[in-house]
Amino acid sequence: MINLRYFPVFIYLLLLMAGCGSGSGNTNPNSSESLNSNNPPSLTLNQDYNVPENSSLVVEVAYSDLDGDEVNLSVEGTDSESFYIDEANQLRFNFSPDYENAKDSNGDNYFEIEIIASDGKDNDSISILVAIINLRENKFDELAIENLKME
Ligand SMILES: [Ca+2]
Ligand SMILES: [Ca+2]
Ligand SMILES: [Ca+2]
Repeated sequence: MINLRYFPVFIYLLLLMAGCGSGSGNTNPNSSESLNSNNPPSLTLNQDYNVPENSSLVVEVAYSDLDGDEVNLSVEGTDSESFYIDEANQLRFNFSPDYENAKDSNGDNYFEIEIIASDGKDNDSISILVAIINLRENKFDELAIENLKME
């Protein structure tokens, strides 16, 4: 009696094992087998970048994917709204950064963001810090710096 009761379960397990072994009979794209065969994309970026004020380009985002998958890049994190990635994979400011008018969330001229690379199945991410470098743009600017030193 007991053997008969569990017989359907036994058949089910047999079919499951057969399904895993054949591969070609596997038509479910969301199965664990196809997920495991994917290589996640890999980003090649430093963690710190210095950008002189009045320049919007930060860096070209370099990545690779061993499967040759189409990789989607995005910007996340605290100061993500200040950036975009253009069609040439260049990470850029949405505006021309001005050292004297810091636009990052806590106003210290260090923008905190995270770059995400996704191939639709897996992703890679890296946190980066973009520092704005002060330039002496005009007489007024130099006077402002002198005044700061005197305070
Ligand atoms: Ca991939
Ligand atoms: Ca900051
Ligand atoms: Ca300046």
